[in-house]
Amino acid sequence: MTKKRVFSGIQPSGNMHLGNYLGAVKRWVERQAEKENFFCVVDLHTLTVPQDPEALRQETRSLTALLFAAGLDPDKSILFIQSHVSAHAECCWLLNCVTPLGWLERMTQYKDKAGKQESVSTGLLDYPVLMASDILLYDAHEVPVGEDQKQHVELARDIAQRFNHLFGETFVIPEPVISEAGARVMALNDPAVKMSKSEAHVRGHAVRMLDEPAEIERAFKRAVTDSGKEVRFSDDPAKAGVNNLLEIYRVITGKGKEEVEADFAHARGYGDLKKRVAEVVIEELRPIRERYNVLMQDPAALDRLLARGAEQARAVAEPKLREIQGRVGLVLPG
Ligand code: AQP
Repeated sequence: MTKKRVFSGIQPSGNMHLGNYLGAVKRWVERQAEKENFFCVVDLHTLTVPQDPEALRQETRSLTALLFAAGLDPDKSILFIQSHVSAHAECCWLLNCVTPLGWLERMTQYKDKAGKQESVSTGLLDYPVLMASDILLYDAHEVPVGEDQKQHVELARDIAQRFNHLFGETFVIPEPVISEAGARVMALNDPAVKMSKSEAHVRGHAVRMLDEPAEIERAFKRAVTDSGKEVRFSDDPAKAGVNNLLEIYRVITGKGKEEVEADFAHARGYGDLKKRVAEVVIEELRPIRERYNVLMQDPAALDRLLARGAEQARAVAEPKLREIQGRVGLVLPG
């Protein structure tokens, strides 16, 4: 049986956090043997809001090392930097020309982020079309993402369907794959909002992948909960803090909800919960941080891995781009 093809991306916008890991990367790693995988560090997406050029360059390298350290295996997954495969930007132009403006103006992430910028770039509005290009160039069947990216994957489906309708069957229609657990890890300092890279510098908001154990312990100790003491899963917004801690514990241990609650049946209030969750997070992240430190000591080896990933990605994306160019009526180079 041929394996299903998977595409997913992550922005090198700094401060990769526990939400990115539990909502996306951990699953990429766990399922990589079952699928044909393309994972992309989407540096072009990061340019949609202002960046310091040197910081972006460093963060892009650091994130690729972190993804290998988290367990992406270059023999099972193709990991590459988006800007190393120019077909992504070229395909974006072709898809821009079939995407109605109104579809982009409706995107909630655009509305949220635009509201926080003094000057909004065209790139920020166009972000979902570039994301559609990322996915459609690889004929990906599945796009594993956190809940926040579902709307963008749905837009990629709409664009693919519209293109197929206008120019004939060209694209596989991708499915968003959102796991039941870990899809929306909430901020530790405010469980009403998702843990987010752009807020990860705020004290107590997030656990960052490279945080030292003492920092992780402090972040969980300060985590916002409520005035009760019963440790149970709950949909009650007032209990969102405790629910978030239990979800984090559940995804990391791989246990069922009942088993998790049984683990805390004798907890003496939320202090025990916070302590235990910090412990499992520290143990989960420790080997990743150690492997990351080793990888960052050999930049030439990292470059070789990235060159190999880009070459493998180009071998799929470039013929697909030619197909799309042919469909819309461009004269292909002889
Ligand atoms: N809090 C989260 N819980 C679960 N999954 C999450 N993801 C992001 N935040 C959470 C998932 O991580 C993958 C990579 O995300 P991204 O690099 O595309 O960034 P993002 O979705 O814009 O979210 P960030 O990292 O928090 O950044 P900002 O601050 O810019 O919003 C995606 O699969 C995403 O769903």
